[in-house]
Amino acid sequence: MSKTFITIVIVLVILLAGYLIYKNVRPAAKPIPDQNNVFSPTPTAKTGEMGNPIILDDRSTPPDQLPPKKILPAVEAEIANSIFSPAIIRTSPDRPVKWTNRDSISHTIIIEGQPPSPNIAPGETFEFRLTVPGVYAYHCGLHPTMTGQIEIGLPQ
Ligand SMILES: [Cu+2]
Repeated sequence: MSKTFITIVIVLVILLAGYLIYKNVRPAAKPIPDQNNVFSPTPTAKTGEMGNPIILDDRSTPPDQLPPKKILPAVEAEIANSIFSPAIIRTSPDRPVKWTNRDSISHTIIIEGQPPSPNIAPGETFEFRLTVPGVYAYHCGLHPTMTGQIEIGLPQ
């Protein structure tokens, strides 16, 4: 065998050994658990017909619909003399609104695009948090002339 051939073989062996050592030493990429992550660490997938996976939990939720990390105390509002007060409530996705019914009759809160509140009896409260910035009209389901507005800004 020629010296050149032996040299080439030795160089190749050293390169292969170096590659294998590098591959074993390098730590494998591992996801860092995020305690504030509301999603499960791995998407839950179920196999449907024809073997196509059905993704039950994707992560395509727009950032403005992600729940805020910390919920602040509610903004206080009240219902008195069949009037919502203040007329315009300004808050943010991390701050709910809490209505107290100071009347002697029940009321409800119906916010556009949201599930209606139960009946709020005299002296009771109802708390609700809107998670998407925007302007929302609301009214009382029992007395439709009672109206109000909620303005949701960006998280504080
Ligand atoms: Cu009412």
